[in-house]
Amino acid sequence: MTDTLTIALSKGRIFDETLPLLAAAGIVPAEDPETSRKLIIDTNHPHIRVVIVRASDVPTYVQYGAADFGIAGKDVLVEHGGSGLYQPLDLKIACCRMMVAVRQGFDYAAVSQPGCRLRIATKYVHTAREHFANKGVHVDIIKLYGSMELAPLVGLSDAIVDLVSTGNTLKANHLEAVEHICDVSSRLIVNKAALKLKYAAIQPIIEAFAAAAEQ
Ligand code: PRT
Ligand code: MG
Repeated sequence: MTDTLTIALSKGRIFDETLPLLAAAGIVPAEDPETSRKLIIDTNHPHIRVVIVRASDVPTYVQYGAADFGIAGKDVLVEHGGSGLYQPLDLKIACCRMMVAVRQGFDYAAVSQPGCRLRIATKYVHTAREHFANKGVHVDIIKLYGSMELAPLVGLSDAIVDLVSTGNTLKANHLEAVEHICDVSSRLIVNKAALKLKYAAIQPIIEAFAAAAEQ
């Protein structure tokens, strides 16, 4: 019997940058989630399908085995915690940097000394908490779900912790990056039980992804 495989992906940059990796494994989705409204997308393989979920939900689908594997940013994996997930590969796609940013001209150095207290708005609560704990800076974290760049402009926070790629979003909002927390790229994540039970189907895909990611 052939195992059915379900792959969890988010639409947008992860889907787009995963297409060449899937192609290297001989997998071609039948539709583009950007134009199709379907959440379950067939592929050229009768036993392989792609499910389209929110980027931050990819680890959850894989953790519970609703998807056998998926692709998620390190930012998302740190917040999720990684429980139930095997993370065999850094695919080096959707690369960006996790940064602290403030209003241009704001004296961040002066207010981020050990013992100081800062208000931080972010979607990345765990990442932010750990970063400032390591610096010995006390933080009040305000959890947001998007448009973090607005928070320092309207006095909601002193600083934000957010992903930066080109830097254009910060610049357009008169913000500047003042601290690099970590580099972020996307990882292949595999359900631990599925890896054992469907090893024959999953292992060749991991190998094809690894070879493609090395290029
Ligand atoms: O958009 P949605 O709320 O559904 O979820 P999401 O933002 O988590 O998903 P998506 O598809 O936008 O991002 C998926 C993954 O791509 C993230 O988890 C990251 O690992 C990775 N990635 C790479 C990025 C960026 N680059 C990036 N630039 N994710 C988000 N951004 C945002 C950033 O938050 C900021 O608002 O883009 C803006 C900054 O971009 P620049 O180019 O102006 O610096
Ligand atoms: Mg987004």
